[in-house]
Amino acid sequence: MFEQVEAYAGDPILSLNEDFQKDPRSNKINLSIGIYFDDAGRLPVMNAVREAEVELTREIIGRPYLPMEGGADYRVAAQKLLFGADSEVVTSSRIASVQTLGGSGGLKVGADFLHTYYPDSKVYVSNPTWDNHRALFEGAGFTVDTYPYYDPATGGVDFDAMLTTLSGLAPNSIVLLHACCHNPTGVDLSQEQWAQLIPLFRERKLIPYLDIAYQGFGDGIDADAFALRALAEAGLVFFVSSSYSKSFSLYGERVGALSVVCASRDDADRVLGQLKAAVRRNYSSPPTHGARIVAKVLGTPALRDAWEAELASMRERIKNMREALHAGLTKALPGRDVEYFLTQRGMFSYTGLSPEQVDELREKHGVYLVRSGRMCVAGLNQGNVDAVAKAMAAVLA
Ligand code: PLP
Ligand code: TYF
Repeated sequence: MFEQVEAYAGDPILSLNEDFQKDPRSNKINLSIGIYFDDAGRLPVMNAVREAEVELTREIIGRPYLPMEGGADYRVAAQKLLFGADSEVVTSSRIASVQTLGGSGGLKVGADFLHTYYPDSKVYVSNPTWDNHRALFEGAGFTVDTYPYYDPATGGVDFDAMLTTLSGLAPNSIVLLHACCHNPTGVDLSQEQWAQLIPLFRERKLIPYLDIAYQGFGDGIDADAFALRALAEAGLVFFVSSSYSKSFSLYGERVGALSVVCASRDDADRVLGQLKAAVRRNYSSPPTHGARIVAKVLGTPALRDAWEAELASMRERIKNMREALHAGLTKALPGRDVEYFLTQRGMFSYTGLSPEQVDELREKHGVYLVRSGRMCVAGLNQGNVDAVAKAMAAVLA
């Protein structure tokens, strides 16, 4: 039995992270996995999270199952964080939201739901995208194709090509978009570009599916939600998968949500019912702890202020590291254009390094990047940024 079972090649990012852990060199630097580390290179426990946990240990009397859709307070808090507390889609109860196992779980529950009702639709993801996007939607039974996005020649978005491709898609095609802090490139659409996409989504009858895993890491909590709010205001029906892994530093707690913005409250009620059915046949109900923390922080004014301030300092630290790396490289390689480190947003930068250059960086200098050339800027700190700049300069020279 099982002779036919193929060996799993592993996930490229997670395997690289394992290789890093095994690397005996003391000067090794991990810029591979998408995790925010603080300036001391540690995974932060945010103060607001710690305080919420202390309060929760006092309050918790038992651990019953959550309903299939997750905690009620959490679901409302997630909607308000995404769309704004006073948003019409929130106040008119037009959003069907379920608590999910991280953003990944949200993507999959939404994909399963869509496959039930739109089995013939194709899914289009940006070229490039987070590898797991393809895997999650293929796992739900869809065929996944790409639309043009990153332009290596300019380091920006090839928006004309993107528009041309999206304009030619069949009705009910599912278009997966990164709401902010694009993984892996760090290159986002501008507000004007989002505004141009909205009529196209409407006229071509496309189904936008927004992934927001880094809200607060780009330009701010509200600014990073611009796209969702613009689509909601335009009256579109669309999907949003959100993750709190990064913004609350709660990776292993698996806290996320799927929100489907519907045309009416009646639609939202029926959609919610079918999302619950999708959850029931996958894992029945989500875990309690992480979502309780997030709901507590977002629902307690003092904790929320503390969380926002800490998230702002994480965002600022990343920007400072972008500037430091840019300065180091500009000094070591005058004339080379490394402006992209300053214009890209969020935890990642596409460095343009070839796979061979990434290999050299790892083998000779102990600096780990993903082979696509993606760097996790949130792994830089004052203690390692000079070494990274020197190593990159040596590889690029
Ligand atoms: N979407 C994108 C673009 C991501 O980069 C990630 C995580 O790295 C996720 C979704 C999934 O997040 P989670 O860890 O909450 O499942
Ligand atoms: O670095 C990245 O892009 C992600 C990180 O369960 C990640 O792949 C790792 C584990 C996980 C979800 C996301």
